[in-house]
Amino acid sequence: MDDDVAKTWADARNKIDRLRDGALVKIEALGKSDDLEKTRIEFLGKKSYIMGLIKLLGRLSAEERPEAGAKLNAIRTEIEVAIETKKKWLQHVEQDQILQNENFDISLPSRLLGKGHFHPVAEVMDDLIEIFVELGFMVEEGPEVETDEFNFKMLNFPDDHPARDMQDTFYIGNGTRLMRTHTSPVQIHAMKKYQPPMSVIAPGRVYRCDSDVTHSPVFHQLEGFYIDKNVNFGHLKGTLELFVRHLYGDGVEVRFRPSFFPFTEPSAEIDISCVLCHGGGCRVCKETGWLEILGAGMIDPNVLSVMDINPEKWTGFAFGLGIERIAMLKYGIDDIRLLYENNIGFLQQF
Ligand code: 2U9
Repeated sequence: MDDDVAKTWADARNKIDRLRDGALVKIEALGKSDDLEKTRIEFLGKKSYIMGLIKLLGRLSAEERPEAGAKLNAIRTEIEVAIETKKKWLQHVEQDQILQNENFDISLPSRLLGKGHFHPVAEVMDDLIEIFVELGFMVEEGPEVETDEFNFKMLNFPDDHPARDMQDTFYIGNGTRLMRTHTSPVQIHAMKKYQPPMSVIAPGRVYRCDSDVTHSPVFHQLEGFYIDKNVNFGHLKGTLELFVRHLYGDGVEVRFRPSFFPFTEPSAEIDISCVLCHGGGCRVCKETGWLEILGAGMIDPNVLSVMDINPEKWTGFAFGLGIERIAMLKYGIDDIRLLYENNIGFLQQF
């Protein structure tokens, strides 16, 4: 180390604390119009006294260098932090002044952003759930990925039933799992969980390989069942007629047609008089005067037995409907795909 360097550092040791104090006082006193950057350059710029000392560090003796380095770095950091803090404070003051100079009229009405609303499918789903909850049904939900056993086997579907076909059902991986094709497996889970008497509805998304104006690969169902002693077809008719009247009012006619489902026996399809033409015949009811809205039946004794429910002691009815179909009839929508395109212009109509 040369003598000059030793002398400069000895001189600086006495000066730098005062220099730091002076810098902090100056930064503190800076006003909005003063240039912070100029002050930074004065104290920490390339040609500043402090940076000059930092450059000298390499030439200091090995004993003096650590202490000198720590000291100079601490002072540099202190000044940097003071400048940053002051910068934020000045920005804050500036924004405050801008706001004070603005003219706010807090009594002005806000810009209309348009109120959001539920999707028509969600709307119909909630309405239907509410009707059945009022009638004493409890709501159950379950997985959308199911096994063949819960989706088909326990529901009395024969091994060669067409619904099990790859063309109709979305199988997953090696085929041991599938996307549920109806919410019936939820009801199987419920039958395992609870003891009769019980009344359960199972709303939710279901999946089928099907796509045209009235079918979507993903749609929503609401199914339900009631199991108790001596439940008969009269209870089924009474409950569903009540449901239909809640939904469409007293003026609507209801008819039951014989049908077939693997899980109910006897089974029926339920029509209402066309809500558009009131039975006269139109495009929506395909000139029949009737609209099919529900399927139903008495739960097949085989299904009860599989669930360890004694069919000699307990009987039950079950029903199912497609939510999209009800929504399409309610709002006069003629293509199910419109419900899934998320076209804001379309959705704003509801
Ligand atoms: C269990 C036992 C019986 C549910 C039922 C229907 C009739 C039905 C269709 C309506 C239109 C499906 O969405 S759709 O294509 N559903 O017709 N569903 S009875 O019966 C059950 C369910 C679970 C354990």
